[in-house]
Amino acid sequence: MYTLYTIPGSCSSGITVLLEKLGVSYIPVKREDVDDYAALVPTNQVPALQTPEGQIITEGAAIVLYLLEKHSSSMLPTDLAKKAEFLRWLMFDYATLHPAYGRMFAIRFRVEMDEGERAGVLRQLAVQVSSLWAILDKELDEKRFITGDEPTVVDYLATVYASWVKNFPDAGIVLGTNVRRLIEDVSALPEFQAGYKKENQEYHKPF
Ligand SMILES: N[C@@H](CCC(=O)N[C@@H](CS)C(=O)NCC(=O)O)C(=O)O
Repeated sequence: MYTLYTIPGSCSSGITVLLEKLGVSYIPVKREDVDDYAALVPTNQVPALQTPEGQIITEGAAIVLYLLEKHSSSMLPTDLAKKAEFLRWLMFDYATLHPAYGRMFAIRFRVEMDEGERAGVLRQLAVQVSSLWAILDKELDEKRFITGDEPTVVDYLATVYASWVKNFPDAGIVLGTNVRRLIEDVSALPEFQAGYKKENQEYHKPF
């Protein structure tokens, strides 16, 4: 049995959805319900995964790669060129799109500043986030999902991130038509719905 440490609706939900797809046993535990979470996970962030053997794995990308390999998932291609393409988009999610939102979260919730100035900085940061969505939108011109014909964890994560528009309603984050189609398709997947249900969460579509 795995234990997944979560903040429901955050990036950890991408892992919840993946665990549902893999059909493995797990329990989600909210970070707030752990007495001294920082003792378990030094960054104090989610996701963190405790394996049935007791190992704690942190960093979302490491958790994804561990799970895909451990459960021999076809999401992780064996062909090297296809694998590189999959990793490219996985890292685009984790190392590019997610941190771009991270900067917005920091300005919204962590920095003391004048409210007018805050709104202005959020609008500037939203321009960068929108330009990243535009890259995905172009990629989806001729593909149903980000890495091809089948949905993968890369799509789950993008769909989770897209819901964060609700935290920045006035910043002007723009999602293109293909991205909106992706969000419709991915949020309707049984594993996606099961993952959110497991955390008693409703998915907030960004449009
Ligand atoms: N590099 C980390 C980033 C994780 C991260 O930013 N987690 C956010 C949720 S999406 C978090 O725990 N936020 C709460 C906090 O920082 O206190 C990863 O990819 O796992």
